Amino acid sequence: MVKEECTVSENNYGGDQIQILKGLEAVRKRPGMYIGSTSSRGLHHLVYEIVDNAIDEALAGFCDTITVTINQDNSITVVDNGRGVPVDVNHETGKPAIEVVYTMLHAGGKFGGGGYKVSGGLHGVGASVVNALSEWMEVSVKRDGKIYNQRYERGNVCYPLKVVGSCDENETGTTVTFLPDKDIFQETTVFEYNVLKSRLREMAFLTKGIKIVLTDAREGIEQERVFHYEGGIKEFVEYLNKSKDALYDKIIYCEGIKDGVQVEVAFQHNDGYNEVVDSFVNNIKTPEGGTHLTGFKNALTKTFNDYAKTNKLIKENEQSLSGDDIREGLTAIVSVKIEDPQFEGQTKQKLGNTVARSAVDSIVSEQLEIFLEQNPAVAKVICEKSILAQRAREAARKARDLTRRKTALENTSLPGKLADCSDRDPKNCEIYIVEGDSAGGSAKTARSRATQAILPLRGKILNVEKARLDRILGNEEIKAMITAFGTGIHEDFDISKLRYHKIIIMTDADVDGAHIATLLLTFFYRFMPDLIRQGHVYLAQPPLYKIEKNKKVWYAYSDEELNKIMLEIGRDQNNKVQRYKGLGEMDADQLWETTMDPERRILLRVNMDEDSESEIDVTFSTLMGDKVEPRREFIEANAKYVKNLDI
Ligand code: 1YM
Repeated sequence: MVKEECTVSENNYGGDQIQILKGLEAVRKRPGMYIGSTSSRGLHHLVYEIVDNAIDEALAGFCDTITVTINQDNSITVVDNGRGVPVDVNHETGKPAIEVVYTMLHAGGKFGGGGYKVSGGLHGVGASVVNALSEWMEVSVKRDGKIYNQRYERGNVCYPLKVVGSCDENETGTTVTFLPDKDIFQETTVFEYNVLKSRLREMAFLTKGIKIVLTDAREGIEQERVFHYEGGIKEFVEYLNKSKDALYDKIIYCEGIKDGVQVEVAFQHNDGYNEVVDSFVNNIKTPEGGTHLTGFKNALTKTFNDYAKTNKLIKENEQSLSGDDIREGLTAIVSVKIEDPQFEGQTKQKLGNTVARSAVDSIVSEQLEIFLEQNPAVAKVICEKSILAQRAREAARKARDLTRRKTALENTSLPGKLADCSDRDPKNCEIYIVEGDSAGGSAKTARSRATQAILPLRGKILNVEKARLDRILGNEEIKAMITAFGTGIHEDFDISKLRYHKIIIMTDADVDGAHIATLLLTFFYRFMPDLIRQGHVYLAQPPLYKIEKNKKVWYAYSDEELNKIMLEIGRDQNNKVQRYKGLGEMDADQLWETTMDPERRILLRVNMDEDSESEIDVTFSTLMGDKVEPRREFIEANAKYVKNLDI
């Protein structure tokens, strides 16, 4: 039996109530099965589960505003102005529908009243799971001129649904407040405004017309954002392209319903070289794509090739444009809604329903063909860009073949500047990418030869955000990194060939050093994102100050630390404080002691939150791209976060 966590009054629990409680007990026992994990990610998913129900109400046409508030005590309140969760007694269970929704496992899926539930969080398990994993939850519903309320603690009903007040007849909606259970979310129960912000913005883009208001009401950090996009995913594409120069003004948009699949696609090319195509099923991102994405890509390749041939932009006997050529500089959103999505692949994030492929393919092919006929100028710039991409790709292929052949012929074609380590087990090995030859020299002397390799880089590396593949692959510094890592890049990337499990960026602790680190991260993010995803990339933290007193030495890694040390040792004339301007000022011993000795050094691991990858793309293109205005805005808005090195 389940322990009663709260006072239960006026209740006559029958057998099925016990059943219900047992159901939620299973959720508490193995929370990971229901929300993926109990890390910060799982914590934030609780919010999305509740918001999803409100989004469903919006998709059904009854709700246009959702507010999400992070309260002082880190509880969350979600309010919508829909019909309100039904309160009438359900015949099967003898309980109000609302109680069933919040206390019965898998009360998701089809909810009476026709229509189907399309949105849904990671596992689409719904409100009862959030309830089970909350210390307490309170639900209020305005319906039929009354205000109803019920409270739960760790999934247990505290009192039967009661009427607590009255309201205007036409005032309706649902309010849910919950406090995540610290016993379950042991890592953290603190919500991050920025994490909620990017997901709620995404939800607002995907549900055109909905207004989502996010408020942080915690002391000292009060802030609020409103997300409301009448243009839906068209505005999403505009947003993703805001720091880039679009190739044409329009956003190309196709929509329709076929074989029960609701399809929406929006895209626009920019003059850059990266492809950003995000796909969604029932408002959930599918990072690994699937049938809907394949359908879109097929339609794009076929329609542009047909157009280019018909209009003599490429000759009949010339090579067709490849999908990659047409998608160079493409920013696109593919969103489908489907009743029974099947997810495949290792992480179950890839859509499998074949019906989605044909639906997207035929809707996009049909509407894109018409669009190109009506907008020949747009069609022409896209085709011309694709033809240029084709030529560059051909040149890059030749360059790559050359490097590939080289590795095949001479196994030891490691870059000359690399001082490799002797251990051959990648798990034990690390590589320091060091700014400048002089620091590289010290690092070579200082290192532990068995496990630490050093690759010095000369000056600034190429900004991959502004260069085409052939130039990038021709760059010496980049070539050196690719061969040293052993993984290859892009579609050739193979993590199992990684020669060092720690890739450590070591640059001066100044603006130039930060710039070089950013250039390197941009390169990794665009060409080997799995290195970051799987946590292989680190930033070394050289000290900012050396303090000497009576032959004793301290190092400080921040101004605060310097102050602390000075307080401890007392300020006097014998103190010698040296501000390190660069790694080059340290001798090999100092470099080892402060920055390279695994026992003493500080490393920052670079993270990438899967839930906000499109956000990361915007960040990189804003920081590293050509446009000045968005960059200035970004820096002004984020200046206080410079110390947060997560990307
Ligand atoms: C802040 C969270 O859950 N809103 C919400 C939920 C429901 C309805 C309206 C609703 C649905 C239907 C009919 C229907 C839910 N109802 C159910 C169930 N906001 C939030 N707003 N009337 C109202 O689907 O037919 C589950 S969710 F099952 F009771 F109908």
